[in-house]
Amino acid sequence: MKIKISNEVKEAIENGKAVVALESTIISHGMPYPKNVETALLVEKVVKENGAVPATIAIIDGVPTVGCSKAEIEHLGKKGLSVTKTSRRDIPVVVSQKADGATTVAATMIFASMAGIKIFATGGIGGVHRGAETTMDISADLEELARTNVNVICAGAKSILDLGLTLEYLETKGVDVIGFCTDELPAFFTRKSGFKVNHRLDTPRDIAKALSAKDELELGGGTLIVNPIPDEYSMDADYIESVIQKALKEADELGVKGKEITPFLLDKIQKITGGESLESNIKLVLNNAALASRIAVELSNLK
Ligand code: PSU
Ligand code: MN
Repeated sequence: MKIKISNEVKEAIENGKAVVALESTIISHGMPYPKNVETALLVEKVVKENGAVPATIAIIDGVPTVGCSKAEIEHLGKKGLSVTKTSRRDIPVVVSQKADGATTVAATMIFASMAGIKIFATGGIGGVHRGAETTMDISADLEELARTNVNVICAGAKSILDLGLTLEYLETKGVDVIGFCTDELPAFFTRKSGFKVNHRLDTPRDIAKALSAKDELELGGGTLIVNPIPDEYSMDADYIESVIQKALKEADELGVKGKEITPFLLDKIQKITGGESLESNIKLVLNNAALASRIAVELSNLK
């Protein structure tokens, strides 16, 4: 089984240059068209401006592709929810049926790792859902962080999740949560959550050094690096909490479950806030892409 790596990404990996992996579920299921495509292309531009090579990852016609073309990104964005949201468990059927798959954080980590990419930027990861004590809804993203050596830069997680339980799960699995210039876990739309990160580091170089130490000791697994949304784009905490409550209530009434719940909640939040949350979402993704690129550059300098 082969994965396809674009020439630009292959050349960068072979020469030890900085590369940043990017996911595709955020394109198909995380934002509406055409903002999703615009954002995906803008994210690639920000990665380049910060000295790294972007590698958007998806499954195209059954081929795991590391370094999607502009046309492929456009295709995934237009197809939207009709593309299969592909996490670890979905990969074999999507590939063997020669289908398209938008890769979640978990599946993107898998292909990034196969390609030899260590740094991955996104908006928010999946985690332990509120009410998981009865639903057992815990994202496969957490398990992937435990087993696959790819380091994920995100803005924390949306409080559609139980952030406290998400941190406990990561602790159990031996996944470090490093705050970039913060002691507190950011909650995606807001800079604060009330929960402490495990370590705080204030420079991309210090983060790169920690990731490099993990590799030298062959500890394996990923690290979660959390980067708060820039102050000027952050949302009012009480307002966003009330919106999330409303979205959760509607999901519960409609009986939305399983892999549909996260996309359902993301869409509801965007609709209720009239697009304000979408703008914040875009800004924080760009902010994460810039930080990830700086870490990737430092990591390539350390080698
Ligand atoms: N959270 C967001 N935006 C997203 C996702 C999560 O704020 O786009 C996507 C990511 O691709 C993530 C996936 O990996 O949802 C998690 O889905 P689940 O909760 O079903 O594991
Ligand atoms: Mn789930």
